[in-house]
Amino acid sequence: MLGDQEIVQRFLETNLQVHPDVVNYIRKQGDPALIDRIIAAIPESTVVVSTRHIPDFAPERDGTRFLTDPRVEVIRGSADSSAAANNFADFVHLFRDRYTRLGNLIRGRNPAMPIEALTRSSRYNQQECTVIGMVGDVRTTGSGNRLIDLEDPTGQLSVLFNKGKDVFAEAERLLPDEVIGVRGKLSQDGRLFFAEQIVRPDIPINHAPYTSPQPGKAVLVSDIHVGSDTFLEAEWNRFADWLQDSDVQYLLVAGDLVDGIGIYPGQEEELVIRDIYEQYDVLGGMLADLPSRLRIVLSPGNHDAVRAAEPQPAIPPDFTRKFPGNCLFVENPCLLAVQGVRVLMYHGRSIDDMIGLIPGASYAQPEQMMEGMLERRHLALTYGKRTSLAATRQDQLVIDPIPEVLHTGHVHTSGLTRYRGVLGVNAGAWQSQTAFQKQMNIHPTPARAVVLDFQTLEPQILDFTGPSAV
Ligand code: D5M
Ligand code: FE
Ligand code: ZN
Repeated sequence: MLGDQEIVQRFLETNLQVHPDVVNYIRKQGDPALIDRIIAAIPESTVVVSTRHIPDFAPERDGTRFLTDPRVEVIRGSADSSAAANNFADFVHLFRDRYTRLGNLIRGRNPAMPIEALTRSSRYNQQECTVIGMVGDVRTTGSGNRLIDLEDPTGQLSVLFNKGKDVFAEAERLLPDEVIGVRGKLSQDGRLFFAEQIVRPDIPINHAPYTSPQPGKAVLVSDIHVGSDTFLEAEWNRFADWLQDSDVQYLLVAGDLVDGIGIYPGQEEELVIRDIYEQYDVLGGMLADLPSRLRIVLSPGNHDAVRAAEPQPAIPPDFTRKFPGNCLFVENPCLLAVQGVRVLMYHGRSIDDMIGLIPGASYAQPEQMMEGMLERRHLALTYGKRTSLAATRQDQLVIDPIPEVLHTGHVHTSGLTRYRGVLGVNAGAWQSQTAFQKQMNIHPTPARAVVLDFQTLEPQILDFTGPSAV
Protein backbone atom coordinates (compact mmCIF):
# COMPACT_ATOMS: atom_id res chain seq x y z
CA MET A 1 0.00 0.00 0.00
CA LEU A 2 1.46 3.34 -1.08
CA GLY A 3 1.16 6.34 1.25
CA ASP A 4 0.46 9.86 -0.05
CA GLN A 5 3.78 11.19 1.25
CA GLU A 6 5.67 8.43 -0.43
CA ILE A 7 3.96 9.15 -3.75
CA VAL A 8 4.68 12.88 -3.51
CA GLN A 9 8.29 12.14 -2.57
CA ARG A 10 8.82 9.87 -5.58
CA PHE A 11 7.82 12.74 -7.89
CA LEU A 12 9.83 15.32 -5.98
CA GLU A 13 12.93 13.23 -6.53
CA THR A 14 12.57 13.98 -10.25
CA ASN A 15 11.81 17.65 -9.57
CA LEU A 16 8.10 17.28 -10.22
CA GLN A 17 5.19 18.53 -8.18
CA VAL A 18 2.07 16.46 -8.21
CA HIS A 19 -1.64 17.28 -8.24
CA PRO A 20 -3.67 15.80 -5.33
CA ASP A 21 -5.97 14.05 -7.82
CA VAL A 22 -2.96 12.15 -9.19
CA VAL A 23 -1.90 11.15 -5.70
CA ASN A 24 -5.41 9.86 -5.01
CA TYR A 25 -5.50 7.93 -8.24
CA ILE A 26 -2.12 6.26 -7.68
CA ARG A 27 -3.02 5.36 -4.10
CA LYS A 28 -6.26 3.73 -5.26
CA GLN A 29 -4.46 1.82 -8.02
CA GLY A 30 -1.87 0.61 -5.49
CA ASP A 31 0.66 0.04 -8.27
CA PRO A 32 4.13 1.54 -7.55
CA ALA A 33 5.22 0.90 -11.15
CA LEU A 34 2.55 3.38 -12.31
CA ILE A 35 4.68 6.22 -10.92
CA ASP A 36 7.59 5.22 -13.15
CA ARG A 37 5.31 4.92 -16.16
CA ILE A 38 3.95 8.43 -15.55
CA ILE A 39 7.43 9.92 -15.11
CA ALA A 40 8.69 8.21 -18.25
CA ALA A 41 5.88 9.69 -20.37
CA ILE A 42 5.95 13.20 -19.00
CA PRO A 43 6.84 16.12 -21.33
CA GLU A 44 10.07 17.86 -20.37
CA SER A 45 8.65 21.28 -19.49
CA THR A 46 6.12 19.91 -16.99
CA VAL A 47 6.21 21.36 -13.49
CA VAL A 48 3.02 19.95 -11.98
CA VAL A 49 1.90 16.42 -12.81
CA SER A 50 -1.84 16.32 -13.40
CA THR A 51 -4.27 13.56 -14.31
CA ARG A 52 -3.81 14.20 -18.01
CA HIS A 53 -0.24 12.90 -17.63
CA ILE A 54 -1.46 9.49 -16.47
CA PRO A 55 -1.23 6.99 -19.34
CA ASP A 56 -4.63 5.47 -20.20
CA PHE A 57 -6.37 7.72 -17.70
CA ALA A 58 -9.95 8.24 -18.81
CA PRO A 59 -11.33 11.47 -17.37
CA GLU A 60 -14.88 11.22 -16.17
CA ARG A 61 -16.87 13.02 -18.84
CA ASP A 62 -20.32 12.14 -17.71
CA GLY A 63 -22.15 15.45 -18.09
CA THR A 64 -25.39 14.04 -16.70
CA ARG A 65 -23.84 13.47 -13.32
CA PHE A 66 -23.08 17.16 -13.18
CA LEU A 67 -26.49 18.21 -14.39
CA THR A 68 -28.16 16.26 -11.64
CA ASP A 69 -25.91 17.96 -9.12
CA PRO A 70 -28.53 19.87 -7.15
CA ARG A 71 -26.27 22.83 -6.56
CA VAL A 72 -25.88 24.07 -10.15
CA GLU A 73 -28.97 24.21 -12.28
CA VAL A 74 -29.13 25.72 -15.76
CA ILE A 75 -32.44 27.58 -15.86
CA ARG A 76 -31.89 28.93 -19.36
CA GLY A 77 -29.11 28.45 -21.90
CA SER A 78 -28.15 24.81 -21.43
CA ALA A 79 -26.09 23.26 -24.23
CA ASP A 80 -28.99 21.29 -25.69
CA SER A 81 -31.36 24.26 -25.82
CA SER A 82 -29.59 26.12 -28.62
CA ALA A 83 -32.15 28.23 -30.35
CA ALA A 84 -31.79 27.91 -34.10
CA ALA A 85 -31.24 31.19 -35.85
CA ASN A 86 -33.89 31.01 -38.53
CA ASN A 87 -34.58 33.18 -41.48
CA PHE A 88 -34.68 36.91 -41.59
CA ALA A 89 -38.48 37.05 -41.19
CA ASP A 90 -38.06 35.81 -37.64
CA PHE A 91 -36.69 39.19 -36.61
CA VAL A 92 -40.31 40.35 -36.72
CA HIS A 93 -41.16 37.74 -34.06
CA LEU A 94 -38.03 38.61 -32.09
CA PHE A 95 -38.86 42.30 -31.84
CA ARG A 96 -42.54 41.65 -31.20
CA ASP A 97 -41.64 39.28 -28.38
CA ARG A 98 -39.27 41.88 -26.96
CA TYR A 99 -41.97 44.56 -27.14
CA THR A 100 -44.57 42.34 -25.48
CA ARG A 101 -42.38 41.22 -22.60
CA LEU A 102 -40.67 44.51 -21.80
CA GLY A 103 -43.92 46.41 -22.45
CA ASN A 104 -45.74 44.22 -19.94
CA LEU A 105 -43.13 45.01 -17.30
CA ILE A 106 -43.76 48.74 -17.83
CA ARG A 107 -47.54 48.40 -18.15
CA GLY A 108 -47.78 46.70 -14.77
CA ARG A 109 -47.01 50.03 -13.12
CA ASN A 110 -48.20 52.47 -15.81
CA PRO A 111 -51.50 52.16 -17.64
CA ALA A 112 -50.79 53.08 -21.25
CA MET A 113 -52.63 53.74 -24.51
CA PRO A 114 -51.99 52.09 -27.86
CA ILE A 115 -50.46 54.65 -30.24
CA GLU A 116 -53.20 54.13 -32.80
CA ALA A 117 -55.95 54.92 -30.27
CA LEU A 118 -54.13 58.08 -29.27
CA THR A 119 -53.61 59.44 -32.78
CA ARG A 120 -56.85 58.28 -34.48
CA SER A 121 -58.99 61.15 -33.20
CA SER A 122 -58.29 64.57 -31.74
CA ARG A 123 -59.99 63.54 -28.49
CA TYR A 124 -56.71 62.97 -26.62
CA ASN A 125 -54.81 65.97 -27.95
CA GLN A 126 -53.20 67.91 -25.13
CA GLN A 127 -54.25 65.31 -22.56
CA GLU A 128 -51.62 63.71 -20.39
CA CYS A 129 -51.15 60.01 -21.07
CA THR A 130 -48.53 57.25 -21.39
CA VAL A 131 -47.53 55.30 -24.47
CA ILE A 132 -45.24 52.28 -24.59
CA GLY A 133 -43.10 51.67 -27.62
CA MET A 134 -39.82 50.64 -29.11
CA VAL A 135 -37.33 53.40 -29.83
CA GLY A 136 -36.57 53.73 -33.53
CA ASP A 137 -34.60 56.51 -35.11
CA VAL A 138 -33.12 58.98 -32.61
CA ARG A 139 -32.01 62.40 -33.84
CA THR A 140 -31.25 65.91 -32.65
CA THR A 141 -33.24 68.74 -34.19
CA GLY A 142 -31.79 72.02 -35.46
CA SER A 143 -32.76 73.70 -32.21
CA GLY A 144 -31.04 71.04 -30.09
CA ASN A 145 -34.09 69.05 -28.99
CA ARG A 146 -34.26 65.27 -29.33
CA LEU A 147 -36.76 63.66 -31.62
CA ILE A 148 -37.44 59.93 -31.70
CA ASP A 149 -39.70 57.57 -33.54
CA LEU A 150 -41.61 55.44 -31.08
CA GLU A 151 -43.38 52.38 -32.40
CA ASP A 152 -45.86 49.90 -30.95
CA PRO A 153 -47.77 47.13 -32.77
CA THR A 154 -50.57 49.62 -33.62
CA GLY A 155 -48.65 52.58 -34.96
CA GLN A 156 -45.87 55.10 -34.80
CA LEU A 157 -45.40 58.41 -33.04
CA SER A 158 -42.84 61.21 -33.18
CA VAL A 159 -41.80 62.05 -29.64
CA LEU A 160 -40.03 65.29 -28.79
CA PHE A 161 -37.78 65.77 -25.77
CA ASN A 162 -37.32 69.46 -25.17
CA LYS A 163 -33.78 70.41 -24.19
CA GLY A 164 -35.14 72.70 -21.48
CA LYS A 165 -36.90 69.89 -19.63
CA ASP A 166 -35.64 67.48 -16.96
CA VAL A 167 -36.48 64.51 -19.17
CA PHE A 168 -33.87 65.62 -21.72
CA ALA A 169 -30.95 64.07 -19.81
CA GLU A 170 -32.69 60.70 -19.88
CA ALA A 171 -33.49 61.14 -23.57
CA GLU A 172 -29.77 61.41 -24.27
CA ARG A 173 -29.34 57.92 -22.86
CA LEU A 174 -31.97 56.32 -25.10
CA LEU A 175 -30.76 53.31 -27.05
CA PRO A 176 -32.19 52.36 -30.42
CA ASP A 177 -34.53 49.36 -30.05
CA GLU A 178 -35.11 49.71 -26.33
CA VAL A 179 -38.69 49.54 -25.04
CA ILE A 180 -39.82 52.49 -22.95
CA GLY A 181 -42.93 54.13 -21.63
CA VAL A 182 -43.25 57.86 -22.28
CA ARG A 183 -45.57 60.09 -20.30
CA GLY A 184 -46.54 63.33 -22.00
CA LYS A 185 -49.11 65.09 -24.19
CA LEU A 186 -49.99 65.03 -27.84
CA SER A 187 -49.69 68.43 -29.55
CA GLN A 188 -52.75 70.36 -30.61
CA ASP A 189 -52.41 69.29 -34.22
CA GLY A 190 -51.84 65.69 -33.10
CA ARG A 191 -48.55 65.34 -34.96
CA LEU A 192 -46.03 65.42 -32.14
CA PHE A 193 -45.92 63.94 -28.65
CA PHE A 194 -44.25 66.17 -26.05
CA ALA A 195 -42.46 63.98 -23.54
CA GLU A 196 -42.39 64.73 -19.81
CA GLN A 197 -41.04 61.49 -18.39
CA ILE A 198 -39.43 58.22 -19.50
CA VAL A 199 -40.43 55.02 -17.73
CA ARG A 200 -38.15 52.01 -18.06
CA PRO A 201 -39.00 48.36 -17.30
CA ASP A 202 -36.37 48.47 -14.54
CA ILE A 203 -35.83 46.38 -11.39
CA PRO A 204 -38.57 47.04 -8.81
CA ILE A 205 -37.33 49.26 -5.98
CA ASN A 206 -38.39 46.72 -3.38
CA HIS A 207 -36.60 43.82 -5.09
CA ALA A 208 -35.13 41.53 -2.42
CA PRO A 209 -32.42 39.17 -3.67
CA TYR A 210 -32.33 35.54 -2.54
CA THR A 211 -29.35 34.36 -0.53
CA SER A 212 -28.29 30.76 0.00
CA PRO A 213 -28.93 29.28 3.44
CA GLN A 214 -25.89 27.02 2.95
CA PRO A 215 -22.30 28.21 2.78
CA GLY A 216 -20.93 28.35 -0.75
CA LYS A 217 -18.57 30.46 -2.81
CA ALA A 218 -17.97 30.94 -6.50
CA VAL A 219 -15.14 32.67 -8.29
CA LEU A 220 -16.13 34.74 -11.32
CA VAL A 221 -13.76 35.39 -14.21
CA SER A 222 -13.88 35.96 -17.98
CA ASP A 223 -11.69 36.59 -21.02
CA ILE A 224 -8.91 34.07 -20.54
CA HIS A 225 -7.77 34.41 -24.20
CA VAL A 226 -5.60 31.29 -24.30
CA GLY A 227 -3.43 31.34 -27.42
CA SER A 228 -2.82 35.10 -27.41
CA ASP A 229 0.73 36.38 -26.90
CA THR A 230 -0.71 38.67 -24.23
CA PHE A 231 -2.32 35.82 -22.24
CA LEU A 232 -1.02 36.19 -18.66
CA GLU A 233 0.21 32.70 -17.89
CA ALA A 234 2.16 33.48 -14.69
CA GLU A 235 -0.83 35.36 -13.25
CA TRP A 236 -3.20 32.53 -14.17
CA ASN A 237 -0.88 30.04 -12.46
CA ARG A 238 -0.92 32.18 -9.33
CA PHE A 239 -4.72 32.09 -9.45
CA ALA A 240 -4.62 28.31 -9.93
CA ASP A 241 -2.33 27.97 -6.89
CA TRP A 242 -4.65 30.13 -4.82
CA LEU A 243 -7.63 27.94 -5.84
CA GLN A 244 -5.87 24.82 -4.51
CA ASP A 245 -6.20 26.00 -0.94
CA SER A 246 -9.36 28.06 -1.26
CA ASP A 247 -12.84 27.10 -0.11
CA VAL A 248 -14.40 28.04 -3.46
CA GLN A 249 -16.68 25.39 -5.00
CA TYR A 250 -17.64 26.96 -8.33
CA LEU A 251 -15.72 28.65 -11.14
CA LEU A 252 -17.79 30.66 -13.63
CA VAL A 253 -16.19 31.87 -16.86
CA ALA A 254 -18.14 34.43 -18.93
CA GLY A 255 -16.66 33.99 -22.39
CA ASP A 256 -13.58 34.61 -24.53
CA LEU A 257 -12.16 31.33 -23.27
CA VAL A 258 -9.53 31.34 -26.01
CA ASP A 259 -8.24 34.04 -28.37
CA GLY A 260 -9.61 32.18 -31.39
CA ILE A 261 -8.46 32.63 -34.97
CA GLY A 262 -9.47 35.14 -37.63
CA ILE A 263 -11.29 37.31 -35.11
CA TYR A 264 -9.66 40.55 -36.30
CA PRO A 265 -7.31 41.42 -39.18
CA GLY A 266 -3.70 40.54 -38.47
CA GLN A 267 -4.51 38.44 -35.40
CA GLU A 268 -2.02 35.73 -36.51
CA GLU A 269 0.82 38.07 -35.52
CA GLU A 270 -0.43 38.14 -31.94
CA LEU A 271 -1.06 34.41 -31.50
CA VAL A 272 1.31 31.97 -29.85
CA ILE A 273 -1.06 29.08 -30.61
CA ARG A 274 -2.46 29.32 -34.13
CA ASP A 275 -4.61 26.22 -34.03
CA ILE A 276 -8.07 26.65 -32.54
CA TYR A 277 -8.27 23.03 -31.31
CA GLU A 278 -4.92 23.39 -29.63
CA GLN A 279 -6.02 26.61 -27.92
CA TYR A 280 -8.96 24.75 -26.36
CA ASP A 281 -6.78 21.73 -25.54
CA VAL A 282 -4.37 23.95 -23.62
CA LEU A 283 -7.26 25.55 -21.72
CA GLY A 284 -8.66 22.07 -21.01
CA GLY A 285 -5.28 21.14 -19.51
CA MET A 286 -5.25 24.31 -17.39
CA LEU A 287 -8.71 23.52 -16.03
CA ALA A 288 -7.74 19.88 -15.40
CA ASP A 289 -4.96 21.21 -13.18
CA LEU A 290 -7.48 23.01 -10.97
CA PRO A 291 -8.98 21.17 -8.00
CA SER A 292 -11.45 18.57 -9.24
CA ARG A 293 -13.95 19.54 -6.51
CA LEU A 294 -14.70 22.71 -8.52
CA ARG A 295 -17.82 22.88 -10.65
CA ILE A 296 -16.71 24.85 -13.70
CA VAL A 297 -19.27 26.60 -15.93
CA LEU A 298 -18.09 27.99 -19.27
CA SER A 299 -20.00 30.19 -21.70
CA PRO A 300 -18.62 31.55 -24.99
CA GLY A 301 -17.67 35.07 -26.09
CA ASN A 302 -16.93 36.73 -29.41
CA HIS A 303 -13.46 35.12 -29.61
CA ASP A 304 -14.80 31.57 -29.20
CA ALA A 305 -15.44 28.99 -31.90
CA VAL A 306 -19.21 29.40 -32.15
CA ARG A 307 -21.41 31.78 -34.16
CA ALA A 308 -21.03 35.41 -33.13
CA ALA A 309 -24.76 36.18 -33.20
CA GLU A 310 -26.35 36.18 -29.76
CA PRO A 311 -27.55 34.05 -28.11
CA GLN A 312 -24.37 32.09 -28.83
CA PRO A 313 -24.52 28.29 -28.59
CA ALA A 314 -22.41 26.39 -26.06
CA ILE A 315 -18.87 25.37 -27.12
CA PRO A 316 -19.41 22.07 -28.99
CA PRO A 317 -17.72 18.81 -27.87
CA ASP A 318 -15.27 18.87 -30.83
CA PHE A 319 -13.35 21.55 -28.97
CA THR A 320 -13.67 20.28 -25.41
CA ARG A 321 -12.10 16.82 -25.63
CA LYS A 322 -9.29 17.77 -23.20
CA PHE A 323 -11.56 19.42 -20.63
CA PRO A 324 -12.08 17.63 -17.30
CA GLY A 325 -15.45 16.09 -16.47
CA ASN A 326 -16.34 18.78 -13.94
CA CYS A 327 -16.91 21.32 -16.75
CA LEU A 328 -20.34 22.39 -17.92
CA PHE A 329 -20.71 24.20 -21.24
CA VAL A 330 -23.56 26.66 -21.59
CA GLU A 331 -24.82 29.31 -24.00
CA ASN A 332 -24.11 33.04 -23.94
CA PRO A 333 -26.17 34.35 -22.21
CA CYS A 334 -27.19 31.76 -19.69
CA LEU A 335 -29.10 31.82 -16.44
CA LEU A 336 -27.84 29.57 -13.65
CA ALA A 337 -29.18 28.83 -10.22
CA VAL A 338 -26.19 28.06 -8.00
CA GLN A 339 -27.41 26.89 -4.62
CA GLY A 340 -30.62 28.66 -5.61
CA VAL A 341 -28.87 31.99 -6.29
CA ARG A 342 -29.55 33.11 -9.84
CA VAL A 343 -26.49 34.14 -11.81
CA LEU A 344 -27.00 35.61 -15.27
CA MET A 345 -23.82 35.14 -17.29
CA TYR A 346 -23.40 37.35 -20.35
CA HIS A 347 -20.14 37.99 -22.18
CA GLY A 348 -20.94 41.66 -22.72
CA ARG A 349 -20.36 42.46 -26.38
CA SER A 350 -23.19 45.01 -26.21
CA ILE A 351 -21.14 47.07 -23.74
CA ASP A 352 -19.13 48.31 -26.74
CA ASP A 353 -22.33 49.50 -28.39
CA MET A 354 -23.67 51.11 -25.22
CA ILE A 355 -20.39 52.96 -24.65
CA GLY A 356 -20.60 54.27 -28.20
CA LEU A 357 -24.20 55.41 -27.83
CA ILE A 358 -24.44 56.80 -24.28
CA PRO A 359 -22.77 60.16 -23.66
CA GLY A 360 -20.14 60.01 -20.91
CA ALA A 361 -19.95 56.20 -20.84
CA SER A 362 -16.45 54.78 -20.60
CA TYR A 363 -14.52 51.51 -20.70
CA ALA A 364 -13.16 52.35 -17.26
CA GLN A 365 -16.63 51.93 -15.71
CA PRO A 366 -18.32 48.81 -17.07
CA GLU A 367 -20.50 48.76 -13.94
CA GLN A 368 -22.51 51.67 -15.32
CA MET A 369 -23.32 49.67 -18.43
CA MET A 370 -24.40 46.71 -16.30
CA GLU A 371 -26.76 49.07 -14.49
CA GLY A 372 -27.97 50.25 -17.89
CA MET A 373 -28.78 46.65 -18.85
CA LEU A 374 -30.66 46.06 -15.62
CA GLU A 375 -32.79 49.22 -15.83
CA ARG A 376 -33.64 48.40 -19.44
CA ARG A 377 -34.12 44.73 -18.48
CA HIS A 378 -32.18 43.65 -21.58
CA LEU A 379 -28.63 42.51 -22.35
CA ALA A 380 -28.15 43.66 -25.96
CA LEU A 381 -30.81 45.96 -27.34
CA THR A 382 -29.46 47.65 -30.42
CA TYR A 383 -29.60 45.85 -33.73
CA GLY A 384 -27.06 46.63 -36.44
CA LYS A 385 -24.09 47.78 -34.37
CA ARG A 386 -21.16 45.60 -33.31
CA THR A 387 -23.26 43.06 -31.44
CA SER A 388 -24.99 40.78 -33.89
CA LEU A 389 -28.32 39.32 -32.87
CA ALA A 390 -29.60 35.94 -34.02
CA ALA A 391 -33.10 35.77 -35.47
CA THR A 392 -34.55 33.65 -32.70
CA ARG A 393 -38.33 33.78 -32.41
CA GLN A 394 -38.14 34.53 -28.70
CA ASP A 395 -35.96 37.29 -27.33
CA GLN A 396 -33.59 35.42 -25.05
CA LEU A 397 -31.72 38.55 -24.08
CA VAL A 398 -34.58 39.95 -22.00
CA ILE A 399 -33.60 40.01 -18.32
CA ASP A 400 -36.48 38.08 -16.77
CA PRO A 401 -36.56 36.67 -14.14
CA ILE A 402 -34.41 39.09 -12.20
CA PRO A 403 -31.09 37.47 -11.25
CA GLU A 404 -29.24 37.98 -7.99
CA VAL A 405 -26.01 38.46 -9.95
CA LEU A 406 -25.20 39.74 -13.45
CA HIS A 407 -21.79 38.44 -14.48
CA THR A 408 -20.23 40.02 -17.58
CA GLY A 409 -16.81 40.35 -19.24
CA HIS A 410 -15.57 41.47 -22.66
CA VAL A 411 -14.28 44.97 -21.84
CA HIS A 412 -11.32 43.60 -19.82
CA THR A 413 -11.84 46.17 -17.07
CA SER A 414 -13.05 45.28 -13.61
CA GLY A 415 -16.19 46.83 -12.20
CA LEU A 416 -18.62 46.06 -9.41
CA THR A 417 -22.02 47.51 -8.73
CA ARG A 418 -25.11 46.89 -6.67
CA TYR A 419 -28.18 48.09 -8.53
CA ARG A 420 -31.50 47.74 -6.67
CA GLY A 421 -30.21 44.66 -4.92
CA VAL A 422 -28.72 43.03 -8.04
CA LEU A 423 -24.95 42.56 -7.93
CA GLY A 424 -23.11 43.36 -11.17
CA VAL A 425 -19.65 41.86 -11.61
CA ASN A 426 -17.11 42.37 -14.36
CA ALA A 427 -13.91 40.69 -13.24
CA GLY A 428 -11.54 41.82 -16.02
CA ALA A 429 -9.41 39.49 -18.11
CA TRP A 430 -6.32 37.27 -18.21
CA GLN A 431 -4.83 39.18 -21.11
CA SER A 432 -2.70 42.32 -20.89
CA GLN A 433 -3.24 45.33 -23.13
CA THR A 434 -3.26 44.40 -26.81
CA ALA A 435 -1.91 46.63 -29.57
CA PHE A 436 -5.48 47.36 -30.60
CA GLN A 437 -6.58 48.34 -27.11
CA LYS A 438 -3.55 50.60 -26.85
CA GLN A 439 -4.63 52.33 -30.02
CA MET A 440 -8.16 52.72 -28.63
CA ASN A 441 -6.83 53.97 -25.29
CA ILE A 442 -8.48 51.08 -23.44
CA HIS A 443 -6.64 50.24 -20.20
CA PRO A 444 -7.44 46.71 -19.07
CA THR A 445 -7.30 45.67 -15.41
CA PRO A 446 -6.31 42.03 -15.93
CA ALA A 447 -5.52 39.14 -13.57
CA ARG A 448 -8.42 39.75 -11.24
CA ALA A 449 -11.03 37.31 -10.03
CA VAL A 450 -14.14 38.05 -8.01
CA VAL A 451 -15.15 35.74 -5.18
CA LEU A 452 -18.86 35.67 -4.48
CA ASP A 453 -20.27 34.39 -1.19
CA PHE A 454 -23.73 32.89 -1.80
CA GLN A 455 -24.83 33.42 1.79
CA THR A 456 -24.19 37.16 1.79
CA LEU A 457 -23.91 38.03 -1.94
CA GLU A 458 -20.81 40.01 -0.99
CA PRO A 459 -18.13 40.20 -3.70
CA GLN A 460 -14.40 40.31 -3.09
CA ILE A 461 -11.88 41.26 -5.77
CA LEU A 462 -8.68 39.21 -5.79
CA ASP A 463 -5.69 40.62 -7.62
CA PHE A 464 -3.11 38.22 -9.03
CA THR A 465 -0.95 40.80 -10.80
CA GLY A 466 1.93 40.41 -8.35
CA PRO A 467 3.23 37.56 -6.16
CA SER A 468 1.97 39.10 -2.92
CA ALA A 469 -1.00 40.93 -4.35
CA VAL A 470 -3.88 38.74 -3.13
O1 D5M B 1 -12.54 42.80 -26.54
C1 D5M B 1 -11.79 43.42 -25.56
C2 D5M B 1 -12.01 44.91 -25.56
O2 D5M B 1 -11.32 45.52 -26.62
C3 D5M B 1 -13.46 45.29 -25.72
O3 D5M B 1 -13.75 46.35 -24.82
C4 D5M B 1 -13.61 45.84 -27.07
C5 D5M B 1 -12.22 46.21 -27.47
N1 D5M B 1 -12.04 45.77 -28.85
C6 D5M B 1 -11.41 44.66 -29.25
N2 D5M B 1 -11.45 44.55 -30.59
C7 D5M B 1 -12.11 45.63 -31.04
C8 D5M B 1 -12.48 46.12 -32.33
N3 D5M B 1 -12.16 45.48 -33.46
N4 D5M B 1 -13.16 47.27 -32.39
C9 D5M B 1 -13.46 47.93 -31.28
N5 D5M B 1 -13.16 47.54 -30.04
C10 D5M B 1 -12.49 46.40 -29.91
P1 D5M B 1 -12.30 41.32 -27.06
O4 D5M B 1 -13.62 40.73 -27.30
O5 D5M B 1 -11.54 40.58 -26.00
O6 D5M B 1 -11.49 41.44 -28.30
FE1 FE C 1 -12.13 39.43 -24.36
ZN1 ZN D 1 -14.93 39.76 -25.91
